[in-house]
Amino acid sequence: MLTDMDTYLFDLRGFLLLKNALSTEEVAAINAGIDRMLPLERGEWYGHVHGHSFGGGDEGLNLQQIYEGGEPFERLIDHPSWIDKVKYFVGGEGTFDYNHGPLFIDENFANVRGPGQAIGLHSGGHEGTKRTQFRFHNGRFQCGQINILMALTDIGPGDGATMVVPGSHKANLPHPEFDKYRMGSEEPSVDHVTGAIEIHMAAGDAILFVDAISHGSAKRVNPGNRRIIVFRYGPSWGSSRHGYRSSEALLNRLTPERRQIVHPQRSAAYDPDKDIALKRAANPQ
Ligand SMILES: O=C(O)CCC(=O)C(=O)O
Repeated sequence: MLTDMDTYLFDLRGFLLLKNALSTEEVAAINAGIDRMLPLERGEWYGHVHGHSFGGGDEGLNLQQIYEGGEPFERLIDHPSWIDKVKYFVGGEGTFDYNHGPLFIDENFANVRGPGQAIGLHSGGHEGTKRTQFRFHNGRFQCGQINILMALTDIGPGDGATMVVPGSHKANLPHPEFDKYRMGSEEPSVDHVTGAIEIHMAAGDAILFVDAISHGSAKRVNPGNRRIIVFRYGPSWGSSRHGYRSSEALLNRLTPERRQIVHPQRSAAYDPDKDIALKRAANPQ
């Protein structure tokens, strides 16, 4: 349940911390699944999971399409700890944005990051990108992309925590240090960005944030690896960020609710005749 305070703070800051979003058992099952996939090189596949990196610096290894990795990953698609919150902030119920269902996941990946690695500053309200926008209009949230970033390891000082500039989803101007610390720059990390804060998490916690907030991570300095998973949710008419297609095997084994989020257009729940009839009834002319 979202409280009025959650909603207020999300609007103000652009993110919420969800404590204990995943149980110890869920985190253990996910980590065991990732252990089975590693080592994986960039460009290699483990089944339908793809070894990948964003390419803007030394950000560690991404395991793209992680929801293909088995049941512990599938349950993240509509996890009760966040799915209603995500629907609320993406919004769109009763509008064209809901044409094929409430949501679509346009990217989902695990990230494994070791010492010396980080992701530079990116995003911000000044960009005005429609896909990632923060939007509150007509008394409701209508955000383009809400991310759930789950901690699979404890992430404290020195661990390369996710960093955000609170409130920057509403920025009209670029952060003056943006170019110095952005992805692809000579110092691609958020450690020294004025106004940025580290979000420390225990394994199983998650951050819900609008992608328009300026964000990235601190550089990991501690030994060992940091592990996270990111699911990016937007309206049902979206498409895969990297052009991935979910496997038939996955689509066939998902529950109807999960399948609708992974592949809204082929949802058995969608009946075009019924949809047209409903729209005519709502808007007779
Ligand atoms: O790796 C992180 O902590 C931040 C992830 C990130 O930059 C993103 O989800 O866009």
